Amino acid sequence: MALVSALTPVFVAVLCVVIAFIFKNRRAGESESREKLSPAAGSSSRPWVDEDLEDDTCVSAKDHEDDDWAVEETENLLHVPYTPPRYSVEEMLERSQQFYKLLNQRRSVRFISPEPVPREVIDNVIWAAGTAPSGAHTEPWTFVVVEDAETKHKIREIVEEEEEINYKQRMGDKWVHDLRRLRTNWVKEYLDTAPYLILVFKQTYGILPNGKKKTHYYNEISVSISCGLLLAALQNVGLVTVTSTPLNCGPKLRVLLQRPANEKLLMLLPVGFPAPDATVPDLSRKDLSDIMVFV
Ligand code: IYR
Repeated sequence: MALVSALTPVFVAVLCVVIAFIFKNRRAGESESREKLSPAAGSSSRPWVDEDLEDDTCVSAKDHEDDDWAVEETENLLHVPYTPPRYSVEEMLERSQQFYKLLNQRRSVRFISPEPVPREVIDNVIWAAGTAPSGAHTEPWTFVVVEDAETKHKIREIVEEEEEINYKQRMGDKWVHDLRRLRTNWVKEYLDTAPYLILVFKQTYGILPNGKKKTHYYNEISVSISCGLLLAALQNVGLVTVTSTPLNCGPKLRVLLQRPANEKLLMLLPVGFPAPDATVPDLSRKDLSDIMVFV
């Protein structure tokens, strides 16, 4: 008995240490998962991550049972025969070579001529972009085509103001150094000169006729694929662009263009013919053996 009472303070001390240890570990785990949920919260080490572009891809109706998300009725969708064109081996070889040749001529061009581009061509390249596959066929994209000179100039002012901060402060020395050879900077003359600016927004969710939210699965990758098709469609008609993702400009541009809150700017593409004196960096592409692994 005497031994037990002599050991009691020791037990209490050990117990306190164990409880303190468990508590500390739990706190550390919580803040780690908070950071996983919200990358922006821990973004101080990655200042170039655009907080507005935080990916809502995982947002599903299930996560939002308490608010105004809808669980949709599964409609009875008809499935129909599909018979796309079938080519001979020779034709396949020829077509694949020609298509590669066409796409291999694509370059990011920052010097764009003010020469007008037929509006119908723009309609057609957007039709092409809209053929991209999307999560559950939600087609979560909005392509805002800006032709109005005043709006283009306002876009330029917003982008240049933010990009100057990006280059001078947010991006960091390593990034600025890595970009030096591409001779990019925060002055974006093409935002005034290009006959069209196409601003591609991803819809992080949709709105159903009853006002409830509709889940847009994989919206970011879906819209990214549509951007790829858009680039190919532009190349196919001899137009040029540069894939610009102006960091931290999304919210201001969204408001300027009067787009709703569920839309986030993914990419800004100035579109037109190349300026007669346009130059591009003399880059080469990786060899097939460097990009393909055959198993
Ligand atoms: N968005 C900036 C910076 C930029 C970043 C990368 I990565 C590039 O390959 C090129 C530019 C700009 O458009 O200047």
